[in-house]
Amino acid sequence: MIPTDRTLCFANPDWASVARRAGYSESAIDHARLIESQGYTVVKSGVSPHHCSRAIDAFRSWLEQNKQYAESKRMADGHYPRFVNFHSISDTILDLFADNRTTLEIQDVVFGGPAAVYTSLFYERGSAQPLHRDVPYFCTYPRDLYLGVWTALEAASLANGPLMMIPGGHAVAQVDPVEVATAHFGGNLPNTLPPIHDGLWVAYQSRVSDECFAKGLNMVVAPLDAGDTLIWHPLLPHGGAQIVETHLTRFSIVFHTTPENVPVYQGDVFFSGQYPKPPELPRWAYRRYKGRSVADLAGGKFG
Ligand SMILES: O=C(O)CCC(=O)C(=O)O
Repeated sequence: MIPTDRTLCFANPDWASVARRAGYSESAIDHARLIESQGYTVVKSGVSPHHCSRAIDAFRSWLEQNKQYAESKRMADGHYPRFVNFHSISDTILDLFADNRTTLEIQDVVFGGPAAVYTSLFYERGSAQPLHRDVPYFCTYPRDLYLGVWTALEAASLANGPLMMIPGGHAVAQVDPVEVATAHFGGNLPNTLPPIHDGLWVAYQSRVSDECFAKGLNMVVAPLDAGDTLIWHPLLPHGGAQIVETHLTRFSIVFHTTPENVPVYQGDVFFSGQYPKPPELPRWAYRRYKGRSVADLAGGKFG
């Protein structure tokens, strides 16, 4: 059985003192404070330029070694779709998590213990994804024990589609997913839901954005330099801004992190509110890398 009373540190109003007593640095606590107040923080130069160029080279050499598959997935505009769990097959990629020391400490403060890798997405170009919360895909038990840890591997500017977000949007829109799902199905929530349901996704995300804008919040973009890392709160609405110059790349990676041994579910659980009882342990094993736990999940596919 897993502990059912875990929360992000912010549930305790005195969390900063707890973190200080646990030996975390003032700088990590300040970053965590920003995650609490605005829903995200930026760590300048979280990893070195060398880490970034090595990671891009690793992707190019993977393309070279998997030419046939890679070509079959290449899009009409010459770009590649996002690449799932590249860190599972490349330690060069996993170093972007494990060597990002400041970022690790901030995650540990927020989780109240060591952050572990659940999954990752490597992007060759901007995602141009509409504003969304990640929680329907990263539905943990206990809830919201998740962080998005996004690193620019080359400069992300208005031209190549930087990250965008609604500062404060993690705190204002208290949208109940079960209510959204019930309304979507005309008042009769089916007994079983699929893990991914486009209609429910869109209904939930639109409600979140609408509530944020109704409360006077605005969307901002975050131009970042290579090596900068942005950590987002599980409930922060964020996405990829429009790509103005579509021929440009925008190499980046996002790690989805949780404390170790936290099960992660998808929309079938998120939108039904039916969490497995008694709470299960994750269905995956962990391996250790540079003192950190990494979910042992398959990787190396476009998706
Ligand atoms: O990289 C981006 O453009 C956005 C990434 C994102 O929204 C996500 O991975 O959830």
